[in-house]
Amino acid sequence: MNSNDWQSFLLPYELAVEGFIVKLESIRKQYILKGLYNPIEIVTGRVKTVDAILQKAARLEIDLKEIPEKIQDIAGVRIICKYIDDVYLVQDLITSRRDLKIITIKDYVKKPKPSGYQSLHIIAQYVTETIEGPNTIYIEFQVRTHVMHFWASIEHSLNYKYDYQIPGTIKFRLLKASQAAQKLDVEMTKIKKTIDKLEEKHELKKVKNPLEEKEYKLNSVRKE
Ligand code: 0O2
Repeated sequence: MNSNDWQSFLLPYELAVEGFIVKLESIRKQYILKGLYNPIEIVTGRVKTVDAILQKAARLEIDLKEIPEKIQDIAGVRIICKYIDDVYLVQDLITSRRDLKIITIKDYVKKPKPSGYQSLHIIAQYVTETIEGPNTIYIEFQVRTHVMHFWASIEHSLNYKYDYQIPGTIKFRLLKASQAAQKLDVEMTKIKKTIDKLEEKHELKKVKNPLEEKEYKLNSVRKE
């Protein structure tokens, strides 16, 4: 495939990612405007580069023709949440959408990967409209907390920087760091639940949230 072919191939993926960033940002704003609990903190997205697609295809021994069917994270949308429970609220939001057909859900939050990686992955099919007619593509949603994201981005950048050659001792320390991160997430989620209970019992009263309003006004579509 030449550069033009790749551009045409990737166009529906770009449209899908851009579209879902806008759709999810809009949901976030609706929650804030209606004064409802908002589980979405940050929405970002990316389309895999041609190099990254070819590398993954080579690693998994996937033929060029099989790429659209077998590499299901060419289009990726990431949603970052505050608390673990929010990850599942976002899962419900995504899986109940009528514009998506859910294919698989991998819960690396409940069952982290051996590396220590945590995130909820939802793979779905999405129909994009092209001048040749409808084109069904795969899109991957990664839903995670700030804490999970902090760990994953550092681990990913170390692996990327050193071509997955980081020493075993460092891998072990990263695994330990992930376990510490999991404890932090659980504790922050417990704190939130306790605060919710105090609010229910009218022992704590919410004031208008100036931070969230300010963020709402400042926030625009964010991309990686
Ligand atoms: P990039 O730069 O994000 O594109 P999936 O089928 O996707 O639900 P699976 O089978 O584990 O899960 O797939 P894969 O291909 O191993 O991982 C898909 C993506 O998940 C990765 O994309 C990462 O974004 C993330 N991921 C998976 N495992 C790890 C991990 O151990 N550490 C970190 N930091 N991220 C992980 P890419 O292509 O690696 O990168």
